[in-house]
Amino acid sequence: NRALASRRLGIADPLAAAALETGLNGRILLVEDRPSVTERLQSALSAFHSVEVEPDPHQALVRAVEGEFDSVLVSLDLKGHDGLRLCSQLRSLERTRNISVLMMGETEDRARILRGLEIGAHDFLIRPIDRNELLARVRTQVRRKRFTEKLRDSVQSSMEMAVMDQLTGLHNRRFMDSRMAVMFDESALRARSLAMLVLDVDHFKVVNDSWGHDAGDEVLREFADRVRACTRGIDLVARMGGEEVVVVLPDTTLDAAYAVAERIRERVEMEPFAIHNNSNAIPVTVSIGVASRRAGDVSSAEMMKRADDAVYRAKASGRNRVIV
Ligand code: GH3
Ligand code: MG
Ligand code: MG
Ligand code: MG
Repeated sequence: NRALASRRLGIADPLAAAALETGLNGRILLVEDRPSVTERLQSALSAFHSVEVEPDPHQALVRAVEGEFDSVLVSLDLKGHDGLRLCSQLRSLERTRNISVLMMGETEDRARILRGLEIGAHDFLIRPIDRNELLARVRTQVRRKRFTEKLRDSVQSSMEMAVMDQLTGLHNRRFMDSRMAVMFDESALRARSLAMLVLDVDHFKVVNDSWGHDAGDEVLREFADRVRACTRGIDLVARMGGEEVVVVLPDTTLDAAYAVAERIRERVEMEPFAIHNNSNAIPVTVSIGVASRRAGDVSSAEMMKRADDAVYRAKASGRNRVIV
């Protein structure tokens, strides 16, 4: 098998050929302005990677920003000696920061290669460039780039998971707690209004008991969607647990917040919630308590307490209503 791969790939060492044939093909941008050199590099690389050539370093930067390259091979012998500058530009731009940068230079370029490594290039090749060494180093860089991306994606998604409620896609209580404190202090410092709503689905236990827990989950998701549809991007909407949602409304007076709450209440009541595998839609109502920041409030906890008390009164006085 190895011998076969070796013959097909035209690589003398069967082990090297086998190692190279594991499907790591990258997108390579080759920045080189001497056609003869370009041709040799391109023919070596293109067996495994898709290679684009760009002789002009500025154009190369533009293409790197716009494209999805894994690695940029930069010649240090470009006319005008702009190779090093391109290396540092690639490392400084958001879009190209993770692209691996491989320098190519002559033995006499040692000092500039060192400078390049300091700037953040990942590796280098000394001319004359050995074909197998070229392939091995490029492959390492493609693998590194892919690994970095995977790591970044998983860090990002675990950061999101930490602040989101998985069922509804709303923010979670932890995020709400820290974010509300910031919003509260901001509104106090800037002397802006701040309001909040506490929403609690009415008789939600009955939904679970009559239609099942899965239907209950669906109701919660639809409920979250309707609340979101009634709020702005700058509003904070979080599931505090169970069937309780809190909305924090910056730059919003008590009257305006009441209007938002009433809109939500109507939107929930207006149309029964359609549920999968269930011909009967489920009628749902919500009780909402409204409060706003007062001059004497020391923290968001006081405002929260008033909104909680209000929702309690909404429940006590018959549910499906907004109480300030
Ligand atoms: P009230 O009008 O007084 O608010 O009555 P309620 O039935 O809505 O209030 P209660 O707090 O007694 O019941 C809330 C129910 O919500 C009980 C709990 O099993 C259910 N629940 C909490 N979290 C979830 C969830 O994630 N999914 C589902 N399906 N049910 C949940
Ligand atoms: Mg509740
Ligand atoms: Mg309850
Ligand atoms: Mg409830």
